[in-house]
Amino acid sequence: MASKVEEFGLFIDGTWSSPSPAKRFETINPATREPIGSFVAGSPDDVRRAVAAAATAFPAWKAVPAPKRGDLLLEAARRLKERKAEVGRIVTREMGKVISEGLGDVQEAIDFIEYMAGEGRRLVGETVPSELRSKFCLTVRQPKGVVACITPWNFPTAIPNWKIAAALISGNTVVFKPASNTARCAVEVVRIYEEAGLPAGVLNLVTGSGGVVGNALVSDPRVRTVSFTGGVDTGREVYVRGAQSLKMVHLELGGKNPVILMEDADLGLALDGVLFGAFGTAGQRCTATSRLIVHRDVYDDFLGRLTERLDRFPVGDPLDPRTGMGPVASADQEKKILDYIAIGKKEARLRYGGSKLTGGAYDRGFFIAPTIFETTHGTRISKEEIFGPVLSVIRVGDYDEAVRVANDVDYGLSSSIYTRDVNRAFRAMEDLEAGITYVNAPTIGAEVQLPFGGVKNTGNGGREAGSVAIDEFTEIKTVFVDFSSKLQKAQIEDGPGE
Ligand code: UN1
Repeated sequence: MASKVEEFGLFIDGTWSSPSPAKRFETINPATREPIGSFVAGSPDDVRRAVAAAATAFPAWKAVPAPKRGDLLLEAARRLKERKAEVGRIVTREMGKVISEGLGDVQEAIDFIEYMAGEGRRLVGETVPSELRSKFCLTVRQPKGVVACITPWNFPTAIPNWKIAAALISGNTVVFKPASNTARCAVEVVRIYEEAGLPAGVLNLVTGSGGVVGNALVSDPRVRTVSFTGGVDTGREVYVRGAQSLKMVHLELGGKNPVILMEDADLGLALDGVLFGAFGTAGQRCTATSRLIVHRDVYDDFLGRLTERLDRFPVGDPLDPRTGMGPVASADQEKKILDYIAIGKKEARLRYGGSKLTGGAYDRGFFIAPTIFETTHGTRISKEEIFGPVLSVIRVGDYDEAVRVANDVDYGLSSSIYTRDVNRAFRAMEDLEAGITYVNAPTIGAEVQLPFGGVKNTGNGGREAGSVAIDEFTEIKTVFVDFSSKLQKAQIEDGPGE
């Protein structure tokens, strides 16, 4: 008999428990299909209990001075640092990204928690002059209340922490609903806060499906803010549902991120960048390089070098430090990506890869060859988000055409240009319709102290990370203090008798 899979409960009001009877689901290692853990498929009732716990815990958490909340965050970060190697392995085993990236995922979580801990000593407002004498005007930030953090599987420790740490430092309480296929990672995220001594009810975990747990959370009128990262279709549903109770809904959705390669670029540098941008995390980043827009003068040379490098790019066991790319994250991912590859084969020229990898250890997991299509702008693979190791290469004649192509998609998250011409680099900074532009670096690799988010269908205007992360989780209160001891009227001229 197979050994029993480790079971995990929900974390509500400071306690791990499983409702009985509980429906359960399992997560698996996408490299081997071995089970990783068994989790509760939460019910609407579980969500109600979690939201109630968060609502009850809110007044006391709000009253904790923000620098003290920061101390708690620092302690959580310290614990995660101590366990980085172990948690990085859990990320790789459950999600499939190579171990250096599994560790990077955890490092990004640590970086952000530490950064937000410092925010406990800022949470800045404004002081501005009044139009009247003896009157003082300022703004303060206040927490919103209960927030829901609904997170994806591709950065299973970093992205939850982008949301949770920012929500907590601002004084909110949280119900966390992670992607189902990385529920084990979510348990680790919650544990570090639990071990750091977060009061009961301040952070609650409800695992389960988006259709049940996610919907119940987004519909609950006690939840004031929803922070969601995921696909566009789900994001739109979350937005509409949240609107019913006039919630603030923060969305971070897809991308179709271009690297523009100009004829004067350092091609060796660009080669490393494109490989990492397109095939790092098996292309499963919102910021992944999914389009390479190349000047015709360097097109053949660059593509030749790129495919040569791919011949020496090992795909396989993500725990082996020599591996360049692991499996894709799930059977669903594999199907979706292979469907796009089939579409690509009809509408474009397959230049490299283009199939599921089979034989030996590949047969146990979800492995897809790094894939390159040569295509013209306008095909489905050149415009739709694939979220896999599939790169569309498009030949252009000059900078203007490159920018036109780069901008002519529904998304606008990340973008990049490789050029040695400083004027052109600065022009690109202005011209590219995206929330992030890199110069001489690939589209991935954002740092936590800067805002992260995008334009067009990538979101609805908000940004995560950076100091602006707290905008999502705070209400601004405007305060007027009149110390003139008389009624002063703004905007109104002194009338007769005054
Ligand atoms: C994502 O793909 O959703 O910039 C997040 C990067 C990472 C974060 C990506 N730091 O690629």
